[in-house]
Amino acid sequence: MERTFSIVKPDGVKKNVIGKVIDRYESAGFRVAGVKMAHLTRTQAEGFYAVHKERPFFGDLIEFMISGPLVLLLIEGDNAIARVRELMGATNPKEAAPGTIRADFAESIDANIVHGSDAPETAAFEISYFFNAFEQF
Ligand code: FUP
Repeated sequence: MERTFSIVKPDGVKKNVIGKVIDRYESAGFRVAGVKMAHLTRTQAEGFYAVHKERPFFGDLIEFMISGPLVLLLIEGDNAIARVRELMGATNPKEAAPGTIRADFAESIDANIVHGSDAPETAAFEISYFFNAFEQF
């Protein structure tokens, strides 16, 4: 069993596809081990995306992530980190494989519906950044 962290980003909440995204994970055999809605502060978003702070898109990324509420997800299952990223599809929805979450729901590389941890170290950091011990089931 492995745990990963995912977000239904503000564009996903605005498009009413929270349930559809969670269904992709549950239908693939994963279990929701934690879920909550939040509207991130700038400081929270900047801390979460600290690895990207030198990138040219950082400012726009932060504005987007604080533009509305989002849904924080703790997802558990076999090989969850890699398989959730397969279900999400490529960062740029135009390059995402047919049938993936981003191919089906996302508009653009900056508004791309979902986040998913990319490695065990980032998953551990991201889970603990948003879920305390009493919020993990
Ligand atoms: P991913 O792991 O697929 O979410 O992608 P990255 O960690 O590389 O990027 C994090 C977020 O930065 C993306 F979800 C959207 C944003 N981004 C851009 O806006 N432009 C880019 O060129 C790359 C990423």
